[in-house]
Amino acid sequence: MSERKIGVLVMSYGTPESLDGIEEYYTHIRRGNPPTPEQLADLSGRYEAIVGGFFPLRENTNRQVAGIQDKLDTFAPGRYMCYQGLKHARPYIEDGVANMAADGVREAVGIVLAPHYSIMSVGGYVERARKKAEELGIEMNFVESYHMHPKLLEALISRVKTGLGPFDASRPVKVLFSAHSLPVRIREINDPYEAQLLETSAAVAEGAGASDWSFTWQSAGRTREPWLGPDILETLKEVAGSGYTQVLSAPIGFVSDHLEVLYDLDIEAIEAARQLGIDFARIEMLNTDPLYMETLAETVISQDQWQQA
Ligand code: FEC
Repeated sequence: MSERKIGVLVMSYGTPESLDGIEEYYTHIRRGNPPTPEQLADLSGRYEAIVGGFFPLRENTNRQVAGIQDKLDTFAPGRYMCYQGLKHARPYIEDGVANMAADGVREAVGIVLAPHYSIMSVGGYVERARKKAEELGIEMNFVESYHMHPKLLEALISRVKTGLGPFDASRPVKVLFSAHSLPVRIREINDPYEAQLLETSAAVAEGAGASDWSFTWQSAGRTREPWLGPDILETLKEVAGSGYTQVLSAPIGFVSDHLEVLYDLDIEAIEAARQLGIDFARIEMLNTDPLYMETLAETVISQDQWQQA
């Protein structure tokens, strides 16, 4: 085995560092177009509503990167060095690649803290990392998705089973799997995102013995173009209309506690459910679940083509 370490670029969405940083962050998400004062106030209000403006995604991403490093050190001591690269906040994806180059890394694997591939999500991360890596002479392989990794499924199945436990067994529970919506135009390019999400949902439902489930979207962007639906707020109305009074939310498209879960589900969807007379609970997020950390470490190692070098 060569002395040189294999770099591991762990990529995640990124979150502002403080309430003052929300405008810069939002401008970056909007590809350099600053939000209007109303849009900024709306987003700031959502961050303020989750634990008084605390930004849990940063801490969770830091812990996840440390967790992957730990597993990699266990599986292959001394071979891998993890770097963080964020899509919309510092250290940006390009900073992560530059940090690898500064440490003399010449070969690296890139992985995103999101299990399902879309050209508009993971594809965007990969494109930016690849461009910077080419510029700096780093050879990189990328993990595109790991949505059916047995350990990921095992972690999610156990969460759904635990989540179903406290419900009243005499009334049916609808399990609602969900993920971040994307513009409807992804359907025109045969994007695998929807099929992969349905595949994960079906496998988790089967493993948990939850036959009464559906998939729904959440957190659609506030733009004029149509986004994939139905949104969870609509789905809750349909579910209530069909007579359900118990819902377990399983946001399998996300892996951390962050705004889209802590606000869109834990505040907005819970309130909508309450008005509809539905008892609403959510599965715990994966965060640093050891099975998730092993999923990531094993998937990284499977993309390490330099193992025999
Ligand atoms: O906790 C936090 O601070 C960050 C939470 C957060 C996560 C996240 C994940 C995904 N997004 C995806 C797609 C889009 C597209 C747009 C878009 C816009 C936003 C805005 C905020 C935001 N996203 Fe996000 N996303 C998170 C937060 N997202 C805030 C801007 C305001 C708003 O619309 O609510 C539209 C961009 C545009 O204007 O063109 C598209 C996808 C994921 C899941 C995969 C991943 O993590 O990368 C897909 C976490």
